[in-house]
Amino acid sequence: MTRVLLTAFEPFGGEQVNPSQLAVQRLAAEGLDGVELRTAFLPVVYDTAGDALRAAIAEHDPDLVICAGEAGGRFGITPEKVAINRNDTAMPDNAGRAPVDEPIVADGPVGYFTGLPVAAIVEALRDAGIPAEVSWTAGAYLCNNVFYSLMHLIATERPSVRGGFVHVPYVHEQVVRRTDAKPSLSLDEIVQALRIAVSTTVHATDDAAVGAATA
Ligand code: PCA
Repeated sequence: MTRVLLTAFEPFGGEQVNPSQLAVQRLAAEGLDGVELRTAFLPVVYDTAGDALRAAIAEHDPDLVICAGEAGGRFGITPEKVAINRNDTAMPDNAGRAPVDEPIVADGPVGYFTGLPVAAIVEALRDAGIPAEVSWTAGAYLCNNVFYSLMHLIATERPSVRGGFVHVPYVHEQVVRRTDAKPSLSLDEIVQALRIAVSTTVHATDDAAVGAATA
């Protein structure tokens, strides 16, 4: 059975919850059909998040790693296409650090493409009635940092592992008291989206075949 490591982040940016954390906690409790599910929760801290991911991969020895995080303000689920070798933020991380134009891995490649079939995932999400779009930037905050760290680890040490990153929007409870309009999904939808991301990845082998159809 495919062993899947799903990761999520702690809350950040003044939020009380992180929808990725709520969804992965729910999946950890409910399980995922047809796969052996492991989970890990990562700090929103540049200096430790990559090491926490590495430790979780060493502990669980997964075949597939999908890291999830919050992208507040996006309207749907956004599987990420590419990770870049940069930390850059105006908003300090949860340890108070705000690096600018800093490499994640000195002398590492500029970027990595995801190992996930992102177009097929988007198509499957839309078929299930969940808004989704391929994203071409995971930003340069902690989600990109963990995504790049994952892809670099796979490229340099664990070539048999598939991996990638999926951003999720706000969950309803984060926006009900806001007066500025921000899109959100229900927790059930976000949980279902991660189920679909895993099952599509486990069953799809060729993303190119569906890429053009969703462009
Ligand atoms: N989202 C942030 C970091 C943690 C999270 O859940 C991001 O998009 O970088």
